[in-house]
Amino acid sequence: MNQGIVIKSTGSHYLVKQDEKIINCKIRGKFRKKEFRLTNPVAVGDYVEFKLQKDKSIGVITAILERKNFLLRKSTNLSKQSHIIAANIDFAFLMITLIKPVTYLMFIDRWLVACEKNHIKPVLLFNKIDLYDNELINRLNSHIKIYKKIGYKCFKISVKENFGIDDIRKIITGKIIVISGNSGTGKSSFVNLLEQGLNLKTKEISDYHKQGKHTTTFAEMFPVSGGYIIDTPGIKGFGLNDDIKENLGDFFPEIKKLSVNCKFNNCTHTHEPECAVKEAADKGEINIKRYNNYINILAEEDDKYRQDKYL
Ligand SMILES: Nc1nc2c(ncn2[C@@H]2O[C@H](COP(=O)(O)OP(=O)(O)O)[C@@H](O)[C@H]2O)c(=O)[nH]1
Ligand SMILES: [Mg+2]
Ligand SMILES: [Zn+2]
Repeated sequence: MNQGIVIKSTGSHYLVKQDEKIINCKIRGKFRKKEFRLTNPVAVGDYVEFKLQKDKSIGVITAILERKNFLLRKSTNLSKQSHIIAANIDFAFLMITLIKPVTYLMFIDRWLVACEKNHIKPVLLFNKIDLYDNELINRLNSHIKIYKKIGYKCFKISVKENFGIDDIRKIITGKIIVISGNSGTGKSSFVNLLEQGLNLKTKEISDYHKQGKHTTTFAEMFPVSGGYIIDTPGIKGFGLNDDIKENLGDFFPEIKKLSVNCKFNNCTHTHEPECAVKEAADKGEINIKRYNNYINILAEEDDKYRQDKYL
């Protein structure tokens, strides 16, 4: 039996890497998952078993090995179908810029919740620091202070000036990474810088607003610095499902830590008396912007799937 890792999927066929060979594979029959209806049973990052057909030109995937984790995107329509963006992810990188374009803290916090929920370690990359004036540098440092205190890895980088990149290379080696972030923050430029010769398309800044539609919904994994990076097309926030509000506090590590001191063990940290989280937010021990974003996410109603308002 052959084994390999899926590095590209188009929905009907898959490229599977086995050592240095890349085999074009199909699936036969259906892989059904009981928990959710999937539009794609096999995703990039999946370790699969496959059989070679008689002429050896094409493989047939026969099994998917157990996934360590995966990212799901639910369709916004009523079909209740989900799409697996990628599987077996070690780190999720978020490309953040304070200008051109602005990345809002709410966007970062929602994305962090998604990472926590999916058991994927987040890494925050603050890019384009070559463009920052003193005021922006101060804002950058205060953002980084908030997230470092919680325990998140943060890097200041300039892809344009190749600044701060080598430290990130070390993290990538041997790992599967997904990268997301608003359009125009420099994701493709970053991947191109890491691996000369990939030549991913980059967009000019004036093109942001033109680019409403997803160009493709299928992700591709790029071999980079001894690991893999998956550019997640059109993904602004991921994995936030209906049940996001249940135990939302568990996905804010600093809130989770304090909530053991709340009077009620089902405390939502909103209106309850003797709430350790609210007290900490009042005293500034928990960052008030983070606390407010926790409240904002809880307060979202039917438009909870809409990410675009944070762009
Ligand atoms: N000034 C500056 N521009 C950058 C930097 N990184 C990327 N860019 C530019 O930002 C634009 C968008 O980059 P792109 O990689 O297409 O962003 P993506 O949409 O996230 O993939 C391009 O014009 C890049 O040249 C940086 O560190 N500094
Ligand atoms: Mg891009
Ligand atoms: Zn509480």
